[in-house]
Amino acid sequence: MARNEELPVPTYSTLEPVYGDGSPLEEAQLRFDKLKSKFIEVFGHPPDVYARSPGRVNLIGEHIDYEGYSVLPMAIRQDTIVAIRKRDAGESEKLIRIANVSDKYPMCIYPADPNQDIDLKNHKWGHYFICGYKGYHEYAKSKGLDVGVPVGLDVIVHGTVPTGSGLSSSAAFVCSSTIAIMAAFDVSFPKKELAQLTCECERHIGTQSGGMDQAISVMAQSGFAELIDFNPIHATDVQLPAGGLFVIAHSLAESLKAVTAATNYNNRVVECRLAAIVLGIKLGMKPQEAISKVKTLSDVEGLCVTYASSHGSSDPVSAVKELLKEEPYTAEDIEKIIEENLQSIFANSQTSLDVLKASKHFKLFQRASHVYSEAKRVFAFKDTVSSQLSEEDMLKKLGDLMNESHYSCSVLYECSCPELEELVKICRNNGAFGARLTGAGWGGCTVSLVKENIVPQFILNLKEQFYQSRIDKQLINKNELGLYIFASKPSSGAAIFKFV
Ligand code: NG1
Ligand code: MG
Repeated sequence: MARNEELPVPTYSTLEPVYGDGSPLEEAQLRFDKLKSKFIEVFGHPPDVYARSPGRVNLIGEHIDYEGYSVLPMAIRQDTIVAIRKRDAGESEKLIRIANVSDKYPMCIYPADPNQDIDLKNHKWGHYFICGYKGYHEYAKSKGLDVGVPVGLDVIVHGTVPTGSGLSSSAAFVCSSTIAIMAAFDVSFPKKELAQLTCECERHIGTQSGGMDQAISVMAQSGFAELIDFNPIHATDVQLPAGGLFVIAHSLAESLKAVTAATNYNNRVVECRLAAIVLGIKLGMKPQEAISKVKTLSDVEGLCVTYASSHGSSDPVSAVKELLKEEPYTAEDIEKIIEENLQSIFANSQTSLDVLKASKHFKLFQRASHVYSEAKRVFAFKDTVSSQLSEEDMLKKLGDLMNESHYSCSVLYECSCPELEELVKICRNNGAFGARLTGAGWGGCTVSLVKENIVPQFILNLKEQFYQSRIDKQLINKNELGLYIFASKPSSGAAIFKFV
């Protein structure tokens, strides 16, 4: 069946399919009603239009999207809704005012200039909207659209994806912002182009993200997980097995990726690039050629496989084992191999230069081994889902793959943390077929595959064994537990709401 390439535009009376999980229509309507009254209260007018984009849980395929490999996430019902009103060109104040339904987020005000720089040293929640604003203008310009003179925008945001949780609150916000801006300017871009453009524009926040989060947020279909391929972006519906549910549980360690990028996320992106260049050289490329051509580990996978097959294997990981040393590399070690100084390779990327400054050594062997093995697990997961295995065997196999993925993230990629380790263990002890960290890691959530009929008991056990001590220490409030642990069905992707 051909996929619908345009964003859906539900009406007020058909809001229910928005979430795709059978939740009551009134609940969704109430949310829009509240947003509208808040908008009128803050800005004195109703909004022109709303946009919604969901968070996601990644089932398998961690830290490989930016290396060009396919991933397998599903959208969740938690989302961000952006209400927007374009001010008239004649109005003198040309400002972007971004307010939030939650008092936790004070109003952010920016100039309407689309060429403004985002002040990365001074992180503010409103920056994510500006990512979308800049991205919209860059894209429109590349398409030759006349965007006219800058005008003021009034914006109110309502987000339900917990932040720093690995559930992509950032992409939900960037995508809903971009779509709201697009709708306010009355243009429409096909979903695939939106997925690409929102991925690029989130990089304005300073993380060298892959495109998974934006692609699933824009392209998800209710009832399905999606296999997302890159270059070009493509989504294939994946029907998850009956009898199992994915339970998401928060470790309560918040991962502030935009703030810790130089030692965590961007550090891994740089390590992967260096591993790929070194592998390219070890496999016969001239240093200058490798530096200019090799961007990701997927660029040298073919060479690794050819090498492996001359040694009786088809697995790129076996080439990594032969060609890279397990001890961490110093900058000097790498510079000797690549015959170039590291600063000059990354000269046009300030965020990469920040990584070099913050890193003493680079774990090339471990990072490359993770990426190649994780990429294979994604396809093994997809094949298992469509295999003829019995339900029980299928769930077991999927769980094993999730456990292997977690081990690789934890030991080779080192993106776990003590709280995630504790939680994963508790999930497995309570009958999960498999449990793993999800999203970037260093905090945030776990995802567990659990037999549907034991889900309520599983959640109760986790409350007792993980959350109760945290409630006692007043880290969280007992009444809010539903925000931190819940089962999720695949929700639908982004949409525009034109009723006001
Ligand atoms: P989180 O931190 O969960 O939003 C990040 C990246 C993804 C992907 C995962 C790791 C952004 C916007 N997203 O997700 O592209 O690389 O980490 O698999 O940075
Ligand atoms: Mg994010």
